[in-house]
Amino acid sequence: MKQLMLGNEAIARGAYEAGVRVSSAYPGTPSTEINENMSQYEEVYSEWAPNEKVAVEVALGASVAGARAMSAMKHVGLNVAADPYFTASYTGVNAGLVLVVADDPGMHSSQNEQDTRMLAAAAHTPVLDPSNSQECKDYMKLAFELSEEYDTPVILRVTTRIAHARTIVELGERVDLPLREYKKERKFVAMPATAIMRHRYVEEREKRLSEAANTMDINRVEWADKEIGVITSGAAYNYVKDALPNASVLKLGLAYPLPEALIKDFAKEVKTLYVIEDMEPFYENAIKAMGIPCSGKDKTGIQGELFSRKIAAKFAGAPEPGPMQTPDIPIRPPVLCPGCPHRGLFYVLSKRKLTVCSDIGCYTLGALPPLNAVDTCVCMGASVSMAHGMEKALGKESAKKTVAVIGDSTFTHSGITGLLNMVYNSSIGTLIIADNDITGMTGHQNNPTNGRDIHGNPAPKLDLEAFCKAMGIKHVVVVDPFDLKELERVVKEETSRDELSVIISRRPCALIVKQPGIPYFSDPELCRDCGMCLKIGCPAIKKVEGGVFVDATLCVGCGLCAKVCPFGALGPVKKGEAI
Ligand SMILES: Cc1ncc(C[n+]2csc(CCOP(=O)(O)OP(=O)(O)O)c2C)c(N)n1
Repeated sequence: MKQLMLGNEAIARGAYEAGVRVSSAYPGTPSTEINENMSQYEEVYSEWAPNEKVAVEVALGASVAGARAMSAMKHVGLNVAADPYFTASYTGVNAGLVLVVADDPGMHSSQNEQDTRMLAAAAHTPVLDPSNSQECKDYMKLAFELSEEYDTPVILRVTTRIAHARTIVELGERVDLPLREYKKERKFVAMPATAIMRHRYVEEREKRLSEAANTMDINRVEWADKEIGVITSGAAYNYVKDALPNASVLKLGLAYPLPEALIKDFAKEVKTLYVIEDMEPFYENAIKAMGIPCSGKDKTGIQGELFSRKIAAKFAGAPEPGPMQTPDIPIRPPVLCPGCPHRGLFYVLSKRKLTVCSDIGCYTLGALPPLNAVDTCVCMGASVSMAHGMEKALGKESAKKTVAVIGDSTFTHSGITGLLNMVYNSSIGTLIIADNDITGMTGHQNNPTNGRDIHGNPAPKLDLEAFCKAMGIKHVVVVDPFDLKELERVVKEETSRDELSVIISRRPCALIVKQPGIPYFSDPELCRDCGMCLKIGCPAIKKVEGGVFVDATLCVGCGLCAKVCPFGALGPVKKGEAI
């Protein structure tokens, strides 16, 4: 049977067909749909883990126990999981272990443009790089076979366009593999004596893999005109076929290790050799190191995403085209949704002119005008530790002007250890947990604080107040971010203390708990055009001549605007009243 499938759906399907039994992951765009799809397969145990390190360790444990296992994450997730991953390269596996890592060239929804191929090479593990959904499925199966044959974790790396594009996929049957026998093996105890031996194994394994890469079907030559030869892989392969239809192409399915003999043979046949790859000059540098003249990055650069028109223009010597823009669609930068609980919080923080070390989540949007409330945002968990670092650098008075803001999911991902550090090292800072009862930014995944598991079934719920108190924090206050007066009072009180405090700003995400839904309007008789309501940055409120207009199609009736209006000009539309 054939089906149109998202790359991420096809990855999950490939894992399912390959007999995967355990899938543990933490969400992150563009990888999230992989585990969401895994959770649809009854034969597979799937879960959301609190972070990627935990997820990879769960998958490794399952693999050692004898079950094929996987973990999917976005590229920065591999940094979090780097510790188990780098050593799992030494321990090897029992049943196949595959990590799916989704890179984000162009940073559609990421904080950097990290290239997973480089990490994989540093860890000496193979990487597969599919170009469409069918390959996503097929390579996933191959990844498990390679993992078991070469006793190594394998990375399947995708980029945003492959993860999020739909192409036709031929479905297959699931192979029901029995568990592999669990044997107590020294290789799984990574201590110096074993690791020294295993490092030798890793080196030898890599040589065998590079040799085998020369004859793997997934590394294939497509001969055409030999004036130009292009080495490419992944999404870039599709663009090359589009932009340079006459070129001969060496398509790499295995991105690491490289098939040196195959590359040399290809290079000999073509007059000019180019390497076209998204992100870093990973192949290009390696091919140059083989002594083969080639170029590519001088044309395409390392920044942003490749696309066909860009490649075509570069090869024609034309100026670089801008991104494809459909003329009639207005540009919509991301904003906090109407009714978003984070809006009240950032309004107060901005009003109090506090330095805000933020974290990654919907609340990062508090950085945008008119709230302009965020000073730092680096990686998950960094808000807590950076605020602590600022306090230690600048002293206690600065701590009273600084807060850290972190979401509920991000807190359990990597905020807990930072908070423990604050407790342990006598911080007097204030941490605000923006608890909206969900992992909002990646599309509403459950997490350990909201009492539901990956299937939406009831699960133990972390009691944030009790948890913080158990850490030894005396001042733990819960406040509704839409109660602006109380929130401001609490923020003032907690930041002025000479002790560490935690404020839990609690209100569910506006997209999971529907507001009453009565839209607000601005009464022109009462409005004095002071602009206070515009300071909350609600997308439903627009400046018009002499006042504001509330767009009833966007307004969810949260009433925050009425709370900041000093003249009582904003209120719910009464029944029968025209807007
Ligand atoms: C290491 C890492 N993993 C995953 C992500 C993707 N990601 C960004 S924010 C976020 C969680 C946001 O949830 P929460 O902290 O509850 O805040 P909300 O968006 O609900 O306000 C995730 C999973 C990331 N940026 N970095």
